Amino acid sequence: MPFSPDIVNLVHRRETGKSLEAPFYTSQEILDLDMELIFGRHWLFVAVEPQLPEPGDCITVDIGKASILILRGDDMEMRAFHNVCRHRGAKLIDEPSATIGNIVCRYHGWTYNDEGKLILAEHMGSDFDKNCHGLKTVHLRSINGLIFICLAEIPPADIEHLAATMAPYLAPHDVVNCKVAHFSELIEEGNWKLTMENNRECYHCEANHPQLTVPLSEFGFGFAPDELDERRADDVRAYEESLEKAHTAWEGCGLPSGEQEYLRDVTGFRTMRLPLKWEGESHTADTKVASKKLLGQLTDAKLGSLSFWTQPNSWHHFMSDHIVCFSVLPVAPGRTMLRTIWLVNKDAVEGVDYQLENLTQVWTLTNQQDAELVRLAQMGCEQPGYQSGPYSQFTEPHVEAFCDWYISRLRDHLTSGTVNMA
Ligand code: 3BY
Ligand code: FES
Ligand code: FE
Repeated sequence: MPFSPDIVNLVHRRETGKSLEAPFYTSQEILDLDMELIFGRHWLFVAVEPQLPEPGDCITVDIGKASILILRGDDMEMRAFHNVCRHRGAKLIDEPSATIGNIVCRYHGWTYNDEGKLILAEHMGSDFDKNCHGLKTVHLRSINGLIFICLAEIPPADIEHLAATMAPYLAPHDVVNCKVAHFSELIEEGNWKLTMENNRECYHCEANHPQLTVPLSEFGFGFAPDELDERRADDVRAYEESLEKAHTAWEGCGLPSGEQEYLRDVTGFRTMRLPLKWEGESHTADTKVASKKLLGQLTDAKLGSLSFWTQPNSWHHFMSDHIVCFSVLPVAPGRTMLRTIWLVNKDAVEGVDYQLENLTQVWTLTNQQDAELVRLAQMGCEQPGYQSGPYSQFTEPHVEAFCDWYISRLRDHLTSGTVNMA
């Protein structure tokens, strides 16, 4: 797709430390660029293995105009395909999830096996080569049960670094032995980058998330040096000490907890285990675990929250009793799909070991509040009075890291000559 010199100029003149210029949030042309260069060429978090636990289970995910089919085969391997028939292009699976044998196109019955090979195509004649008409594959990588896909022909190789770094952090939470307790789709009335930027800071939390009493204590302490009166300085010191103590204790029982920050890598990510405010156990209204059956082999309810953030489109919180995963997918310049998945131990019984309302309350509310903030931000970006504004280096460093990653990725691709210019 050709992109105009105006767009290239906007990408190249982005000022570090400031929010992006308005067209990045409002223009269809830039969304097209995002779909091609960001969503088309990077690893995207789209699902979790417990969404397709059995052979024949499949789900579909829309990445812009592409519908991707993820199927678990009889050999238990998961594979991803473009959800398009190789005959005359009908969409194959039109539901968000299904359980199937082979993949049968309902139009003329072309049938593909679980490896995407065309195994039946009637009336095509004896010289028709079925081998040349298999489904188009998409790269898929499960990282301890978190499913990432990449639409590029050659996906970024540094997913290996992410996988190796994250494995010891994620393993104790045993995603593959979880079940989906709840799944939600929320359309936010804003550009996908506003959703991501909002996620990368907690500057807004105190005023906007009254129920978010538990998580992410680190964000509460983004004071600038001249704001640190004695009381606040004492609080910060006490917090830092308690953090160090918690990390030592957790690492002692085999739970890696220290920060790993690679937000500017091609497959950028960050992780850290943090204690919860008020000695809390989980992201619930009363700060106690929502599910009595802890995850994997965990025995201690109070493990804080292991957070995992990825570029360009996800964040996750892993507690002792449940996991919440968020996947962001652009729909239009001013519309974004936020998919949220709540996971509990597969042996936990709803109504006995956990109450769904208690499990989902905090993040359902938080998502709604964040959606409202994103809506306001979008409305501002669309006004003539909008101008790029400064990020706080104390509370918004990861917003800058996101924008810097985004702009760097665009610049790399635009200068490597792999994109057509108008
Ligand atoms: O926790 C999150 O995922 C983001 C950052 C803090 C508030 N917000 C909902
Ligand atoms: Fe699928 Fe014809 S379009 S069989
Ligand atoms: Fe928020």
